[in-house]
Amino acid sequence: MNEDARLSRREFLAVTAGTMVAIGLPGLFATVGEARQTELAAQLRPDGRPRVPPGQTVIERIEDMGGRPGSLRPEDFRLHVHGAVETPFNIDFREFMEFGQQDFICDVHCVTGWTLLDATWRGVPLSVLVDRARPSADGRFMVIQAAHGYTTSIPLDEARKPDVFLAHTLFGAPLPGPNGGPVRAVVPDRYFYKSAKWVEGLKIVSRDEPGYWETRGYSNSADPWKEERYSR
Ligand SMILES: Nc1nc2c(c(=O)[nH]1)N[C@H]1C(S)=C(S)[C@@H](COP(=O)(O)O)O[C@H]1N2
Ligand SMILES: [Mo]
Repeated sequence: MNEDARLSRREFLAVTAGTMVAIGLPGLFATVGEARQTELAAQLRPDGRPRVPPGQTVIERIEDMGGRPGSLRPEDFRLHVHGAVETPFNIDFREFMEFGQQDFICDVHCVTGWTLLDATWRGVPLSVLVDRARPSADGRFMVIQAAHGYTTSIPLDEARKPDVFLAHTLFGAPLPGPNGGPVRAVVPDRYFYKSAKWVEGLKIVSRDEPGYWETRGYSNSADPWKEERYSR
């Protein structure tokens, strides 16, 4: 996203935040009010796609969708970038923070039907980490590896897009443990199960290795605008 789009989104949020109402529906999630929901449904993104993908309901704050956490202590963090690469490497949290840091504002879309708009994060683009490892010519996919064997995969081309990143900060505070602290992946334009929490490794592979949810009935392509929720 360019800087203009970021700024207009921030202003937009400031103007509208006061009108957001928690009605606690559907069921579990604090959704924004109905009038606001309709208004948002009419908006388009800078790329021309609807701001809110089909079948999604906008909620007010990020949810904790569970999963089995790794250690939440930055001192324990290690990131292994490996696989079909020329220069694999292994870094700790301090070394991770020495990579160029960027701010990101993005929307996230959970396959269960909620969408959170304008989440603000800080972290490192995946492309920077990938470039450091120098993928070999046959590297086509990235397996994002997380604590206790959770994995998810995305095409390497997707991983290299400038809006895909590893985050350590959410809304100006260290990423909360339940949301994947100290470091999680964020792949904004795919359903949120592609955004692995408690990340431990990035493995470049030549053939795709569909991950935890992708082998349990969820779509491997996971495009929210095509409603690719389930595999078939
Ligand atoms: N390591 C790990 N990452 C994970 C999961 C998980 O179970 N383990 N769940 C995924 C799913 S299904 C979703 S919807 C999002 C939820 O992120 P949140 O809890 O921050 O909302 O994390 C994704 N990343
Ligand atoms: Mo999910």
